[in-house]
Amino acid sequence: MADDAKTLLVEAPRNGYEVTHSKSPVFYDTFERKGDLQQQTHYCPGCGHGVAHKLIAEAIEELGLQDRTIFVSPVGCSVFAYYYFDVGNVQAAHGRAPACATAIKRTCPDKMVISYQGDGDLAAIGTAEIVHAANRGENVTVFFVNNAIYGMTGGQMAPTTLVGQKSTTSPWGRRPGNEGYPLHMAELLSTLEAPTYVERVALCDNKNIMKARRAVRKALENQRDGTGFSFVEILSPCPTIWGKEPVDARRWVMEKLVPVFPLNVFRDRKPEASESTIPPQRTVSDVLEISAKDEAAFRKVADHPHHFRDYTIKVAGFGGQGVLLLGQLLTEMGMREGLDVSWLPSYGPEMRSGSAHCHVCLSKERIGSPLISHPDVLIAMNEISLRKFANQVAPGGLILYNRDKLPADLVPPQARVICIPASEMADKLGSTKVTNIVLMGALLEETECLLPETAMGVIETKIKKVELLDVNRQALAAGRNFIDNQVRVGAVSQPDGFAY
Ligand SMILES: Cc1ncc(C[n+]2csc(CCOP(=O)(O)OP(=O)(O)O)c2C)c(N)n1
Ligand code: SF4
Repeated sequence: MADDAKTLLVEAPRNGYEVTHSKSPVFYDTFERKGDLQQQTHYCPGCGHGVAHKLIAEAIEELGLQDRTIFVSPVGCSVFAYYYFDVGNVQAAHGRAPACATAIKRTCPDKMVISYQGDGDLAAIGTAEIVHAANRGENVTVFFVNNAIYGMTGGQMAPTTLVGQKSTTSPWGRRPGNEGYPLHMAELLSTLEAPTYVERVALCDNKNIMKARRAVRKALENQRDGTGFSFVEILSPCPTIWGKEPVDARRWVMEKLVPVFPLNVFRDRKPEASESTIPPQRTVSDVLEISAKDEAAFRKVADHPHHFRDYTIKVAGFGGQGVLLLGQLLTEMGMREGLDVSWLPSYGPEMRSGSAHCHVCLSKERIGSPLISHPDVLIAMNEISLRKFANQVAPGGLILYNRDKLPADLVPPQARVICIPASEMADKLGSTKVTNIVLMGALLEETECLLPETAMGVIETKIKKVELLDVNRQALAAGRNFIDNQVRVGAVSQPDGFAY
């Protein structure tokens, strides 16, 4: 039905009319969100968003970029842009579109990334994001629809509201003494070094819409050619909130907005070559400050096939228990064994004795995110952490709990649990501080995720005092022996597979 309608429009002109303009194929055939009116957008009659959408869709089509475009929708009246554009779509939280666009472009540099925002979104809650994206010269295209008001939420004052303009939050008209002056985003961004292209256009008459068309196209061409950050501010009618007929609203753009926001190309320059955002590659020995010879030796020792593609570990406990340090040690071991690694700490202001945890990823591939939702292993160094994180462990995963038994009232988690009194064992060795190393030994012995030899190599580079080194060596061995003697032998294993 929808296809037929489209074909009719394009191929079968009726009543002597020739079709010169039809819906761009960059739009979906039907807009599913609308139950009954699936050929229409949700925008009010005369709204500038609809025109801006058309200009963008047509430019994408003409440049042949549909298959590699990702559109970042904002919050505001254009929040549903993803119902219209038949491209990759992401919807960002209020104000964050340029930050999302940055992340998408950096992870998928061959994609065309469009960030689209209104003035409340971009110039109020999102001021920081747009300024920094522009200042970094991100190779993305930003379309900024300035209608001088918050449209979606019913007409609150925006940073671009004119002096004297009434809004629900400036009922007497904007007064600079109280609400400040309108923000000129195009001018503001063009004071920065990095942007390639900054232009302000207006959707006020056909001539200016054609100018806007060229600006939209140019901003996309810039990104396609890798020249850097492009920003097009589009002065746009909002007949509904302004309380005007569509034609009058267009006239108001020309008569009231343009004098305050002059139309201009504020920046148009092509940098020689856009600098790469890929960080300089450093060798493992350089990062870890170990000699290349040592590194080669570790790699040789570690030249065993890791049994995983990704392995994720969460270490949790009190600050001061060596929670974060254990994570760092595991991460460094992973590096020495030639893996990609990440370490993400999380702790409150009361790091000493407050709760702390960290996420460790070991991977044979680049790591997408250092955040772990469902770790393969949880090392719970206290009861609070066990209760808090036990149910997050991935099915078939493992919990190492720093006590000799689980709390009686704990619902057994869906993971194998090994209770190991690591703190007591460390005490017996002469230092509670090596509790984390006892647990590390148990982890390595039980999971074989990394080699004990690598662990000792890392510990030796960290600890210079001979006595301390010795305690650490004993702690590592104690953790490993516990697994071998107490768990593997089965002395404390429960029939249901849980080891207490
Ligand atoms: C974090 C957050 N704060 C506030 C809101 C409420 N909100 C939704 S749209 C909007 C204003 C949008 O105005 P603008 O960006 O100018 O877009 P327009 O609707 O005019 O196109 C606000 C404040 C929200 N959704 N999220
Ligand atoms: S309220 Fe204004 S900005 Fe929102 S859809 Fe209607 S005319 Fe467009």
